[in-house]
Amino acid sequence: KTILRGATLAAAFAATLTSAAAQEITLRGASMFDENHAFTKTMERFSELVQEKYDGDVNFDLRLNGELGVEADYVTFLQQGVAIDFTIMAPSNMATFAPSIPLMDMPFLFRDQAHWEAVLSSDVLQPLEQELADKADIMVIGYTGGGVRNVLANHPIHNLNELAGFKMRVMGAPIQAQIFSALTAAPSAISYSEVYNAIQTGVISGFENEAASIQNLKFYEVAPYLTLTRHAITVRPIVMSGKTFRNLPAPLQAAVLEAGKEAGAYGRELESREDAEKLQEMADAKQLTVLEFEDRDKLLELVVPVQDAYADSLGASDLLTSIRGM
Ligand code: MAV
Repeated sequence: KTILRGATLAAAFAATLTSAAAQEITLRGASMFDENHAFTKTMERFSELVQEKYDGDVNFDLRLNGELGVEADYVTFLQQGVAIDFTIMAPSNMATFAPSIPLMDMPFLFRDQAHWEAVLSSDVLQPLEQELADKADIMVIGYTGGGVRNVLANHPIHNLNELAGFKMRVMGAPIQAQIFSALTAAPSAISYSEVYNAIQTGVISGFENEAASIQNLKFYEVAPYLTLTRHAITVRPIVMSGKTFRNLPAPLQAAVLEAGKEAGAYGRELESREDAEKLQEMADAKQLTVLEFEDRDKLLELVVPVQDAYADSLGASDLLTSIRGM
């Protein structure tokens, strides 16, 4: 009897422990940057919003400064449902899992800021999100971004002639290399974590990036010439592992979805406002020499057929037409 009672008590105690543990939810996020970067601030805002909207207990564990690697690592983690629960990520770093997702951040997709904002606040990108959910089990819960990508080099580039043969790093999605090849540059897909060294050692002469990240990771130290090609306005989904999401209680799921949207809007306003300011700060500090690009209209002509062929190969020509028509 005593033994039985002991066993029952032990079982009850174990059950209490388990249910206490089950209520203790911690969501881990990852950023390649420090606390000053718009992505980090947006993930912090997301955490605050979830906590405001959810009655239960939820903790956040945000790992900064690339402690958990770069986006190419994060996408694998999210897909497998290990190490992290959410992050902010370039669509072009998710290409291995969902071939059409990079369409939403291909260069020259948006005419201007207003076009970009119109697309991101609509649901036109839904078919691309669906493919990511189906093939990678990764959910888009919001959209941030808003940085303008420009060419960054270890020597001045003013025009198309000088861009010819430019050995540059691009993100892993094939469409990125196709577009910069069409501009006659010599792109290669290199991990973001290798870019600084690759420029320093002369493996490449530069790459392309937006002000927030150039400043945060001090890329100007090795590539002090920025050419205003303005070839992309960034689209950066806030993403969560489907495996994480399905394990959350329904009210927390609802809070996550609302917070993702709101944090996205916060991040878009923040990064697009700070973009020009940060360029100016780097120019004023003589970290960067900012150069106009003479042939921007010609770039567009070279790129449109590449965009069309890519969309066609994905069966996404109608989607591309809809985006362009917004
Ligand atoms: C910038 O740091 C961000 O846009 C980030 O999302 C990208 O992954 C990165 O550039 C990159 O070029 O890989």
